[in-house]
Amino acid sequence: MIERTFIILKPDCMEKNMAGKVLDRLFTKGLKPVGMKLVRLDDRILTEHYAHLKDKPFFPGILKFMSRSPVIMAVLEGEDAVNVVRLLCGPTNSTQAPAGTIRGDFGKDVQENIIHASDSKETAVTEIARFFKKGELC
Ligand code: IDP
Ligand code: MG
Repeated sequence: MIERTFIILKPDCMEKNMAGKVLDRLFTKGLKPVGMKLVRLDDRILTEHYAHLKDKPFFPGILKFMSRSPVIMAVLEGEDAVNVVRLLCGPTNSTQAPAGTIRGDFGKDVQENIIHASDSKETAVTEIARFFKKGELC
């Protein structure tokens, strides 16, 4: 089924100038961009986005990491897009992510792992609405 998912190319990805490489993998796989923008995330929206981690000891570190450089956010559309993009990204911890995945090839560790991708269709709907206005989607 054709569906939409949401990604963030994180500060580490932007600082290492790897955004082009990561987008190339996603586009080559057949995902189509329907929205894209460059933004610097602030603590308010990050606290909402990472609410499921707010009690973790590393939560303040995530806020600091995710706001230290501007990021590219995008909505991608394609067949089974949520699962396909999560598979291309690989597991959270870059050191355990297999070679051939975005995190396995470009990530540094469990925090600096290059990319965020929605983890379910429901999350994708919520995240797209959180970060994009309707008029920003083509
Ligand atoms: P996901 O990005 O693979 O969906 P989540 O568990 O939702 O993983 O965590 C969100 C983000 O929080 C991760 O991508 C990573 O940047 C950061 N994170 C997760 N676990 C840890 C940890 O144990 N230490 C530091 N940062 C973490
Ligand atoms: Mg997650």
